[in-house]
Amino acid sequence: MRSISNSVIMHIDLDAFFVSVEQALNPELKGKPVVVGGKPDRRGVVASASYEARAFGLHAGMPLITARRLCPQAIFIEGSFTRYREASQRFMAILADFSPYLEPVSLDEAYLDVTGFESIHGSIHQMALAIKQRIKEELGLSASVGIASGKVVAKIAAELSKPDGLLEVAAGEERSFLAPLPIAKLPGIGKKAEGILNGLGINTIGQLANMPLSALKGHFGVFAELLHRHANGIDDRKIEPPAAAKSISRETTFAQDTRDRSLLKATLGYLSERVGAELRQKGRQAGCVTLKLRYADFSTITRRHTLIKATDADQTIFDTGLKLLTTALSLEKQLVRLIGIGVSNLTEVGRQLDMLDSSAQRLERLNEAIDRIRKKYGFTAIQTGRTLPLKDIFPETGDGYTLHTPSLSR
Ligand code: DCP
Ligand code: CA
Repeated sequence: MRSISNSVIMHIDLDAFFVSVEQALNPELKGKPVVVGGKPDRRGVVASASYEARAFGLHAGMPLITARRLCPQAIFIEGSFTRYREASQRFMAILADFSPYLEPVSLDEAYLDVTGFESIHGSIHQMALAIKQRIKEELGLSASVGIASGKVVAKIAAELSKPDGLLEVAAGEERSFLAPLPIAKLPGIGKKAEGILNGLGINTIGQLANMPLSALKGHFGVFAELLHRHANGIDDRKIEPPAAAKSISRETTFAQDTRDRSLLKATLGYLSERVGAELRQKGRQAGCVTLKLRYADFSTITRRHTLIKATDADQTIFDTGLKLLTTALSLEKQLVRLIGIGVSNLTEVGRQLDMLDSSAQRLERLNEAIDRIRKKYGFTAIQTGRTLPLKDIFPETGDGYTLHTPSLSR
């Protein structure tokens, strides 16, 4: 059976992702059995194992204690999610340079629709090589790529090609490519489904493909049809770019609960600027501002205000947040543990300036200038009056103040 689709789909998956990020940062770890997941004297499991460690039977999900028993010479490291998130963003940005039809699946895995892109790169194969090369040069990571007419075959091809692989399944070859593989390779077949199918004498994807659909329905219900199609190498699921964010927010927990007005105000100012910067970077305006407060007893409130006119100006976000804060503090006498500010009802910026309102224009120009300078010199290069009180309290990096929540290091 030939796939009816003429699409060309690429699946790209980074090899031993967490471990490889650590190896790129610390070349001494290269070529060695390395495990990210923590020290083996702690309870916990392997998150990622280098291919050298996998040779000893180590794999993700294995208890660290077992991993150490199987491979005592392995180097165990804690890892840092911030580093993986950053590597992931840079990985996705590289992919987006090649095709706008990008669907991130997880931190280190994505689909690209590359239908019709052959002419740009000579061939899709050349395009895949160029993607792999950029990932290696810019991130020091190796990626495996599968190319096929649909997602399911592309994903399995990438997995079979690991590590540092590239495997292309020609249109029309999907079914014969899948046929000899064990059913567990088919995404969606977990341990339970595998057990049921093995019980029926079905061990390979080819055997599954040959099963009458009616027989499958008895066991898998509504899921049967999709399973049957996938086993036959037919998959016309589209690439789905991620939905645009519906809201943007920043929050932080104070080192000590506080009612200090100037600290609350300055923190709110700083958070408002970070929210505003992201809004403008995304080319959006917000119609609603929400303040979040958590009090000493952990009770949490949110208060929202709908704006008359959508905005992306720090000052408007801050002013609105400050009014909400003032009202909230007048009604509640507890100390504040956490403060956050968010915006929602986001719309694309139409760049429609209100010609009558020169103060709105001035604010807009000011924010643009601030963003440009910060992009060049770091977030704290410009201190606006409203955040200055933070200067003595928090350590400063080029990229902003180090407050207490990871979301603020962005
Ligand atoms: N991960 C995790 N816990 C798991 C599985 C994965 O924390 N049980 C994290 C660590 C991995 C990352 O997700 O590095 C990506 O998962 P993959 O399944 O893609 O595994 P790797 O990238 O580590 O290896 P591979 O080369 O097989 O893709
Ligand atoms: Ca991976």
